[in-house]
Amino acid sequence: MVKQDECQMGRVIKAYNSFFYVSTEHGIISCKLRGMLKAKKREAAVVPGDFVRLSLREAGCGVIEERLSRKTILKRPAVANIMQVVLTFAAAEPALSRILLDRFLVLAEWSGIPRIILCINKLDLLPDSKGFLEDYQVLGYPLCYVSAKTPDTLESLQAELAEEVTVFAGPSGVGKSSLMNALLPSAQRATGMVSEKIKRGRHTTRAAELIPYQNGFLVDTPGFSSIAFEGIEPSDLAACFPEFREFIGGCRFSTCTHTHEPSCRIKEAVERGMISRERYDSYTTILQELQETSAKRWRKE
Ligand SMILES: Nc1nc2c(ncn2[C@@H]2O[C@H](COP(=O)(O)OP(=O)(O)OP(=O)(O)O)[C@@H](O)[C@H]2O)c(=O)[nH]1
Ligand SMILES: [Mg+2]
Ligand SMILES: [Zn+2]
Repeated sequence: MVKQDECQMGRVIKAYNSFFYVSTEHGIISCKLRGMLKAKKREAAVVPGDFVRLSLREAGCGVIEERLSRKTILKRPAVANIMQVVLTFAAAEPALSRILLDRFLVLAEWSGIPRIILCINKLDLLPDSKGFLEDYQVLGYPLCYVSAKTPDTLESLQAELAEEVTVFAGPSGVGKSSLMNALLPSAQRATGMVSEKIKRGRHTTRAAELIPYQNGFLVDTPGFSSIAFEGIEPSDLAACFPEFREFIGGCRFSTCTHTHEPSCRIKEAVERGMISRERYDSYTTILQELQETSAKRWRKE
């Protein structure tokens, strides 16, 4: 028996209205926030994924006394301490876009998530797409080809998920919620037709929730039709491309943007075929956007 007012550690799996559902060794406890935590901006205070210290009140209820420091934080939807993300794309409907993939990769790398897995869904629509992204596997990203409609294709993905907290992220309509449904037949998530969604102009999946799966958790997120790179400085960008990293710091100018400067190690690596032209083009496209945003901010300040 757990005594009242005894302290417990746990992990927030869901926030709903002003309640937080915390997974502890004694099961799920529904908690309110201690007043001083409430005073902070809600997102800054406690979000799903956070580790917290709580005191127990009557059966099954408690108060969150303290949030422990975070290892990582994702915004939109807010979720903390994520160590693994499955970047999901579709082989078709919507068609696979490598530039969009690079944009998601930049966000995931910049967020500091240690393990980024690429997953191509809807293989049933385009079986020939196997092999499409092998060059990304060479960069070090594990790669799975699956179909939410054919459960025996899910094995390679399942093997990556045990014991981990994994976020499913990617564009709208690629089948993130469908994949979670296929993995977790007992916890059905809302899915929708691509065309319906566009008509309604909103997404099917909203707040983040950690759903228990094989001693770990899965987190569904809403797909974005466009990506905002808030907070990324132009000078942070090169390090978000893992194949650039060994060359960074070797350029003649320490402030090299790897675009127009002479004696640039990264441009040399592109010339020598050590960095793909396509990935370098993604870099320059995103860099330009970041430079425009930072120039705007500069003018405002
Ligand atoms: N043919 C085929 N269709 C799929 C597959 N997976 C999902 N779909 C369909 O694709 C549509 C979108 O699926 P969702 O699971 O809602 O996509 P989502 O990525 O969760 O979308 P958002 O929540 O808007 O980000 C639905 O009509 C699904 O039935 C698949 O493996 N094969
Ligand atoms: Mg969804
Ligand atoms: Zn350079």
